[in-house]
Amino acid sequence: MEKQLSKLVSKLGKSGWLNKMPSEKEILGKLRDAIVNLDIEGVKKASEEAISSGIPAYKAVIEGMAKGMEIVGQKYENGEYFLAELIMAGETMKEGMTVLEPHLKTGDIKSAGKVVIGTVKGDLHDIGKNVVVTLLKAANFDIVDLGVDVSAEQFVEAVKKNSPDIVAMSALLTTTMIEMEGIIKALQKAGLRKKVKIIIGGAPITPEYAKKIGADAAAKDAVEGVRICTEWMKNK
Ligand code: B1M
Repeated sequence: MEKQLSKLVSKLGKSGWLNKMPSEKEILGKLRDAIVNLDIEGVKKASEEAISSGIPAYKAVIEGMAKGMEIVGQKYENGEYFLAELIMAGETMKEGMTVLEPHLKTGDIKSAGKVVIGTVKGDLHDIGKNVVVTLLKAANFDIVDLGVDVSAEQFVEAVKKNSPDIVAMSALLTTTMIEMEGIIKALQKAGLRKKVKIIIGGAPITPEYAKKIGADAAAKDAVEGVRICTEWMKNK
């Protein structure tokens, strides 16, 4: 059996068939480029290719599509892309997510903990937050997703109502990240701060900023966010 298998692999190698198979790097590049080119069909195809090639769905999201989003952002800054392209890029990424999201799920094992999450007031960016939600669900967390444009009062109410273990906040704008400090202060004022761990994330967020405003951690991407939340629950 082993001999037959190695014969087959050698035959395929000689025929050049194996060399024609795109590598992980190439597929992730296709995903990135499809986002940059606002190519909905291309992103769906590359997402399917990623899954059939055994690339983990989270990698396709973070090292493929999200890299494309970074380039879209740069093009917007350079004046090469405008708001219409930002909107299209968001829609393109959502299409990719419809293919990849089912592969991020693991089934319903015992909950790892409860997280209240939202994008802060004034901020409508939800793609990154939704990736975090999907990965947290895949890691068996119970999620209370407050959506976008969430005020300090709404965070406080949600913590009172749901008694979560963790509060997670997302902000993509330098003008809205400052809302996070107000939310932490509001939780303090309501006597809830010590009952929850607080994690923040989003493009402008740094660990230094988290420390400055009294959050417990900052996550550079969704994978790191889930890793930190899982660690916290282990040590609880
Ligand atoms: Co906007 N936008 N946008 N935008 N947009 C940025 C953020 C920007 C950096 C583009 C640029 O100029 N380079 C810029 C902000 C500049 C700044 O503040 N310094 C910007 C701007 C200016 C604006 C508007 C003001 C434009 C205008 O109207 N003139 C406007 C603001 C609207 C508002 O919110 N009030 C606006 C609007 C929009 C759209 C609606 C068109 C669209 C969003 C669609 C949507 O979300 N439904 C959009 C988009 C698509 C972008 C870019 C291009 C991509 C964002 C994205 O989805 N990235 C963005 C450029 C960029 O980020 N480089 C840009 C992919 C996503 C997977 O990554 O969201 O970073 P990200 O999430 C990551 C991590 O950050 C982390 O994990 C995620 C996954 O790994 N993370 C967490 C995020 N939250 C977390 C929470 C956690 C843990 C990790 O807790 C546990």
